[in-house]
Amino acid sequence: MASNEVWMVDYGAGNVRSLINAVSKLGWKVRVASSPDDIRNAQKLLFPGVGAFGSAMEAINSRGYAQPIKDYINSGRPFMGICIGIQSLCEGSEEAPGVSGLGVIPATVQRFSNADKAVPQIGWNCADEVSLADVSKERTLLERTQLLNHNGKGETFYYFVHSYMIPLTERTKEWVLSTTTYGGETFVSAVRKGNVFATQFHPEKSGFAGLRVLKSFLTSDIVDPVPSLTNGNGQVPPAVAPPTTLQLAPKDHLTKRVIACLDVRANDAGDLVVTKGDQYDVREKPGDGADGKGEVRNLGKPVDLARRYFEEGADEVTFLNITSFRNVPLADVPMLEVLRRTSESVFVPLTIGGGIRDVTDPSGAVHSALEVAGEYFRSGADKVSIGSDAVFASEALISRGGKLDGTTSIEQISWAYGAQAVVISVDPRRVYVASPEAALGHAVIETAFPGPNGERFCWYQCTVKGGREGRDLDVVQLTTSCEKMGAGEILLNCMDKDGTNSGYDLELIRQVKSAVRIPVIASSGAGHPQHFAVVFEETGVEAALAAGIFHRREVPIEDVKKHLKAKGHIVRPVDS
Ligand code: 1PR
Repeated sequence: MASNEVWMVDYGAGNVRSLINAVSKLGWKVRVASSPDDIRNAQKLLFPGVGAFGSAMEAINSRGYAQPIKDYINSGRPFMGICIGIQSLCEGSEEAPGVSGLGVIPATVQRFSNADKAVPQIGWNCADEVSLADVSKERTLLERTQLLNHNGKGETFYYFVHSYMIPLTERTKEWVLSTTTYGGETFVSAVRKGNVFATQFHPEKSGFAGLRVLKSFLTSDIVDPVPSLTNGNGQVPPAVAPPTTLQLAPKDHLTKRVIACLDVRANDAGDLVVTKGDQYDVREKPGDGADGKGEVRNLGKPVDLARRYFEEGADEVTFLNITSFRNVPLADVPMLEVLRRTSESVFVPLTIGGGIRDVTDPSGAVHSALEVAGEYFRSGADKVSIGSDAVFASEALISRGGKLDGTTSIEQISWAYGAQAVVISVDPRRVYVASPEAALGHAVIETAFPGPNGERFCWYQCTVKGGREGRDLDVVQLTTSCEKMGAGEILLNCMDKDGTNSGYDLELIRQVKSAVRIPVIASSGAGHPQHFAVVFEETGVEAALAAGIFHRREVPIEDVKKHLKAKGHIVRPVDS
């Protein structure tokens, strides 16, 4: 094997393209291990994973990979697991009772409690120092320096996305390299023992900090026994932090996320462009466009803009393919190509929305939403966002009296790729009513912004097909139904606020935030850095998204983060 080659176990677990891209960026070649012999013969092995414990173990077992992975680990060659890759090393998981893991780490994976926080944990958090009495501080400091590239100077943020975690117990002690705290729970976020290194976070999605972690693994030969504390000259390597910097009190460092959103569609000339609407109308005033309509607004090229936002410090990038309800996404090669090319140079999470539903292609072949989503994941997406189909699925669920039947796109994608990979994009608009009764059973609020006829109440109606069709479903019905079906996050747009720069619709966001226990992304209306601080402080959302102000360079992402930091919020530095 060439010295700069690494093997990666591919068992169909979500977005492995990002890991391949990150390793390639570091000048290494990834060879995909697609047979038990490939695994046995590898010299350095990456074991990635996105998704759910049960489906991951099923895929590993059905391919006959379990024993070869254990044999590989026992051989002492370097091994790195990521996310479900670390969890699969455990004995089992609450996520899939009765399903055995690989049994390398003596632990059972547990679900986070959602009593004090949203679950899944989605976002950037720190890998803290371990303060267990009988773990050698010097040992962990050295390993952290070598593998996590921590130098004791301040916090380094990594991207986490998971509902289940490895608890810190007596049994896991000897494995722990770092812990992370989310809400009131401290869990194992990285392990190292002998030749095994594994992280709960995604280095391939953690910006430059994550690339450094991957580089450490690729370039160091981790083997048992633990390396000596001194270098060749008998001196302790200088980057090792003195023990006084140890973090002894666990602290939740989860950042507030700032997301850049790119609405993408073909313009009248057929080119894929980033566009931006005012209350969902993306065309300029009537004039020279097709059929006498105004031109589709063109704010730039999708891949270039996404790269710019990554470099400017966006914590995530979201693409919404806004006209895909008309098209067949599997035939939408340009959009898949946009994802592939973006994931080559953007090392933060990518979400893609638009057209995730069962489709019939031009040849008459039917493809399930799960297949459509799978194609997006293989092209570089970390999460898919479902709009119209989530509305129809919720209506069907309600008409069945709330009984799950496993057939919806949300349930199927969530089972296969994990809840954290399923975002629900909500396109609501206000319906004003004179009294709560006039809302006919919909979740109504008393609003501080009365309607055109002085109405003091409103409810938020869900729409489909990019806001073109209103349905008899409110946002509380939609979001709670989707949470029940297994969605992991809500992207909450607002048609009334979209493109107005007047601030987020706090009333809408509060209503949804208090109805669900999964993370909520506020969207639509951002015009100033202050709007971000206000939406975080007044609604408790986990993330805030904006489009127009970033595209038009009115507000740099850096200014948003500076303002949030000044207001006491934890944010990921833009250059990390
Ligand atoms: O229904 O599953 O095929 O998904 C279609 C997706 O396309 C949905 O996520 C839907 O929100 C989106 N979409 C459809 N039409 C439009 C449109 O604008 N005409 N975009 C559209 C939604 C809203 C946000 C926007 C924020 C922030 N646009 O994406 O980025 O409002 O904007 P701002 O900061 O400038 O105010 P399916």
